[in-house]
Amino acid sequence: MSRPRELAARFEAYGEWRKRLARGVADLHAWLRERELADAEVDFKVAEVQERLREDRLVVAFVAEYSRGKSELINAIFFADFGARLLPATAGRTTMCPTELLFDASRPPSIQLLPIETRLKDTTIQEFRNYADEWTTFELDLSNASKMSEALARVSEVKTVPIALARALGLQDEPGLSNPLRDGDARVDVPAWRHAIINFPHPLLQQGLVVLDTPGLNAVGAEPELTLSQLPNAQAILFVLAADTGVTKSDLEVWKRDLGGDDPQQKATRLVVLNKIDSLWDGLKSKTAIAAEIRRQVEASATLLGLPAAQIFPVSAQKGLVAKVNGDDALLQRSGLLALEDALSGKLIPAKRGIVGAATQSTVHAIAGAVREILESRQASIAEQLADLRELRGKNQDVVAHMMTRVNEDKEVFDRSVQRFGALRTVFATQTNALFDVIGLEALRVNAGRTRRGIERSPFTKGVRNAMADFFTSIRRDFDIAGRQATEIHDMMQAMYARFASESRTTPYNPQPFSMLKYQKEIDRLERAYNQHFNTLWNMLSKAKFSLTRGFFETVASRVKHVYDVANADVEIWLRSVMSPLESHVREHHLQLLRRLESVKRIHVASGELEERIEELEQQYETFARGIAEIARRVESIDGIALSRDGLPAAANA
Ligand SMILES: Nc1nc2c(ncn2[C@@H]2O[C@H](COP(=O)(O)OP(=O)(O)OP(=O)(O)O)[C@@H](O)[C@H]2O)c(=O)[nH]1
Ligand SMILES: [Mg+2]
Repeated sequence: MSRPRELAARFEAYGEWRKRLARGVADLHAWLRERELADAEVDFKVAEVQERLREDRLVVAFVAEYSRGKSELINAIFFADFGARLLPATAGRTTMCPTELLFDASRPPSIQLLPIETRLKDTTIQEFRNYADEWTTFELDLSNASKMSEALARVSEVKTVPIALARALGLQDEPGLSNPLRDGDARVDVPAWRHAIINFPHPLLQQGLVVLDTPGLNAVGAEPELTLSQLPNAQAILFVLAADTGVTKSDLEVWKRDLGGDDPQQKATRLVVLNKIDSLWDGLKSKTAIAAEIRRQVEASATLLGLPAAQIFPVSAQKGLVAKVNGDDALLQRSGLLALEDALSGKLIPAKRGIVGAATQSTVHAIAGAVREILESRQASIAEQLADLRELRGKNQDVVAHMMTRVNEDKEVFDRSVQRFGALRTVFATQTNALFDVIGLEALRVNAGRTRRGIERSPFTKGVRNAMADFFTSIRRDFDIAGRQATEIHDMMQAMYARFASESRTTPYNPQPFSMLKYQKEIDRLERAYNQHFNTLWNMLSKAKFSLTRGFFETVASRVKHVYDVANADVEIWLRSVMSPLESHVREHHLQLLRRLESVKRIHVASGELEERIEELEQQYETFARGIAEIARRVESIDGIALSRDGLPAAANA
């Protein structure tokens, strides 16, 4: 192929960039450790950044009504170099369960399938991931393409079950699937699997790409976790239409439910694809007439979805795949696939780099800031000692004795503030416990239990709605209380810092306030998504489906639990960041006092040492100055990597 594979190149450059950034952070850390400037807090922050850089994943999800060509598009965009059709793509409903393609080096290449019956349990797919024995696993033989497609074809499997079971699974009303009343007994077909994970060592997946293929409308409707959790967490969502069907009512339903909302929280890049344009390649028409027809379809679709026409990409996934496999450049160009790939990589990766780079920079700056503060305060203390000692030149022992008194007075003041510090710690611990009481997991567990009982007592629209409304109301109240508690802690610490600073004649540290807004917004978003989804679901499955409602609540609850987990972890980090500078200030100040005392004592004993001591201190002062400059230099170099471009052609960076 004459054209560089831009998408692949971009991904690779992104992986490289993450590695360079991780190296920069590791170097800074090693440097700090050598000088004993890395305390537990620094180690912790560095580990967090490194984990983030290593684990970073980019999820690209494909959403559409069935048979629009999602799976074919995935084959064409990501896996054409496989030389064959990797995912099954056939007429009618093909992908029967959400299918994730990823690479996890700790496991052999395989396809893992979660049986549909697991829907009877109150456990989310996310939780099931931790239990390999719940999944049916087939290893993939990478050297054998036909065996591979055979294994991957399992995502299409259906099974026939009694209608009562289908009902319990919340699946019997699936249009297009049901073929009830076979031989007089009521049995229907349902998807055999609930979720599939394909672990496949493809270079793009190795770089951290995760591709999520979803089944058409109704199966998505029945698996709330997809709408509530997996799609909102994707970095890009491709919505696929087909030129041979145009925009149908069910296309619009999918669009509205999963992509149409103007939820500001949902920042994912959304691209709309008009697939199967080859169905318009009428051999009897001129190229211009065909292009005009495609244009018209793009514009009509754009109007229906309320988007500018430029955001819709006309492609032929099928011809694109064929062209890539056969190395047919003209056909590839005509398939429109390259323009779509450019848009995908051009939007997605820079956005992701921005987020990851900013997060790394902010941690590095925080670490460097804290270390610089320590160095500067050591430097200031040396400057003070130097000033004292220079004063002493040619003075008598009386003056030295006077200095001793001064240092001793300072030490007394310090001892009193250490006592106060001890008392403060006790208050701090009490307040911290109170904070974790309101937003701890136990509080959530109690609330969720109450809601479950509410739903069981009254599994009808009104009862479920009330129970859920109460659930969200009490979460909101808890976060309000927690917010006030955090403000109290903040104010108390700020007062303590101010006092300590004035007593020790240093500049006061300003602890960061903690805001609950982020979590409250996420809870609001979940409630909105839940309401929207609940309406769709309830209309679709008009009879009350207790099991489904239950499963539905468990998904919401597990998303909420995630918010609590993040909030708890953030609060913990915050509490440490509020307290630990005070601890290190106290420690530092104590050391400095001891050094001063030591210094004066030595001179008291033998004033001959004065010049020697001054020189020694001057050298120490220089060492600290060099250290401060060196940190600044290292931070600058990490900033440089974080903000660097990926070295691809300028067009790719536009
Ligand atoms: N003519 C034409 N057919 C296509 C194109 N892309 C996909 N198809 C066909 O459309 C049918 C459906 O394609 P799939 O990729 O299975 O569609 P899907 O959206 O994954 O459908 P589900 O898995 O059922 O949700 C298959 O027969 C494909 O061969 C295309 O660009 N042109
Ligand atoms: Mg499919």
